[in-house]
Amino acid sequence: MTTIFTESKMTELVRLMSRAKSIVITSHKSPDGDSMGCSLGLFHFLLKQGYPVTVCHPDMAPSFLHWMPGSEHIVLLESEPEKAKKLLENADLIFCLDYHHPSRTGKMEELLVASKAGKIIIDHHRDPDQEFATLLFSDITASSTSQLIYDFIEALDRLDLIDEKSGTCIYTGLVTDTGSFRFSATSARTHHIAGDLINRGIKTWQVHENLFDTNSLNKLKMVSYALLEKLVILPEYKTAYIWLTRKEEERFQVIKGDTEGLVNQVLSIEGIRLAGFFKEADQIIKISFRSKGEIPANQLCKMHFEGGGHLNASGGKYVGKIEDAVQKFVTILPNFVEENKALFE
Ligand SMILES: [Mn+2]
Repeated sequence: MTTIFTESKMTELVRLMSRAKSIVITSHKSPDGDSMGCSLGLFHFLLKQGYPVTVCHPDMAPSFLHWMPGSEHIVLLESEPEKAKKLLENADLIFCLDYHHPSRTGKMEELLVASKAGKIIIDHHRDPDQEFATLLFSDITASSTSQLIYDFIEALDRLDLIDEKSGTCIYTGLVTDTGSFRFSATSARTHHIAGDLINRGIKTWQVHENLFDTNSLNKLKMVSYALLEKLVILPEYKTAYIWLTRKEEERFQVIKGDTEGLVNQVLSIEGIRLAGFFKEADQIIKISFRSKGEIPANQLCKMHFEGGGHLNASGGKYVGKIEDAVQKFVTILPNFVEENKALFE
């Protein structure tokens, strides 16, 4: 197996880790299962060996991830700005996990850039920021950054230290970033790691229950409403989408994370190859796309909605009214489908 964790880089990293008096693990804003999984997986692994390590995230994860072991120890820049600032200022080593560029951390960016600490990027997004990283470990074929944390531990020859806590976190990242082992980035390696984690005692059924069987009634009602009243299907383009206003979200008392899986449900419709979701956020319209096969959902965001992401899962934004964001999408769609004609067959 070829690895991004080459001997020379690992020697350098081990040297930096052993000298560090304060190690801080960071990840992108709007945490997801993978950013939480890789952060906390690495956190437990380092803590077990006595490293002085803290996790510091820009903002809070959605509530369906709060059960993750160690989640309560994460310092949030959003709610504890002074504490977070001090941590980043005084850190000797900062792990930058699951993001390719410091701008993905929102308000944390300036603190990261100003920090004199060594910065270790471990990530699976395209075009990582070479200049920002002291050491860069980038593998865009990896299913998740959590998978890369497992690779990192293996490169250190310390898989024996993976326990229920770190293993559960890593497994959570694998499950969430692969859509439960469905997306095309799911490899034999991904399944191998999942199998090895099971051998090490993690309870996979509990992870799935925690992730998927804890819906609030309000959330289910919102999903029902969205599918019944707001779903638009464009059969000629094998595309479907939903858009929700803030008023509609308020009607169902939607909380952070509730609308997360909606776009995947839209994509699950038979014959649909591309799915979109639009919602009103602070000042902007947040947009997500999901696609089947090789349809480049990331290109769609990159070219038209100031975003990017993965081939099958991307995000972007639009400044203006939600109706105009939807209209823009409907206008550019025929061309996008034409350009990727074979992939829509
Ligand atoms: Mn990820």
